[in-house]
Amino acid sequence: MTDSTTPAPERTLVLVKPDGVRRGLSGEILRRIEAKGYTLTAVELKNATPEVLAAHYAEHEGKPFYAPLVEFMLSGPVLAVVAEGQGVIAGFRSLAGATDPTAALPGTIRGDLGRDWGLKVQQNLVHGSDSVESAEREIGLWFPAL
Ligand code: IDP
Repeated sequence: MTDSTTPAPERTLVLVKPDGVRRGLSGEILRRIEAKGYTLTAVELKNATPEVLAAHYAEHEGKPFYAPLVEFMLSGPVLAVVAEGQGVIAGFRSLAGATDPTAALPGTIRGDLGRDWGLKVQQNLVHGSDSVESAEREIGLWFPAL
């Protein structure tokens, strides 16, 4: 139970991107989140829509990789996940590793499981929110009922 003296638990939005779902890595990625000690509070396979992606990636509109990124995110289902736990926003980004899978360190999701496919967009398996504000905004976009 929460009251005015109990801070809401930190939560983040994770997406297993279409490359991760296609390659059968959803279970491995969820396993790593749980093994770190975070709680999965929502997990749903979804088809992204152009509207949700336009809002989700608004900060990247106009960049050269924006259109290929949206096209890639529409290329198959994504697994949308809400994970909860102290420090989960930064913690999941550590688990995910650097944006470029070639540069991502071994031990991270992108470093262990991703590589550079020589495409216009980095197919880097996962998304994780980068701040409390982004997390709450993105959870609202992907899970309007939460
Ligand atoms: P992040 O996912 O590591 O937070 P962002 O900079 O928020 O990285 O970029 C969002 C997504 O856009 C990345 O995960 C990646 O799929 C793609 N992306 C970012 N920068 C580039 C780039 O320079 N070339 C191609 N794709 C990119």
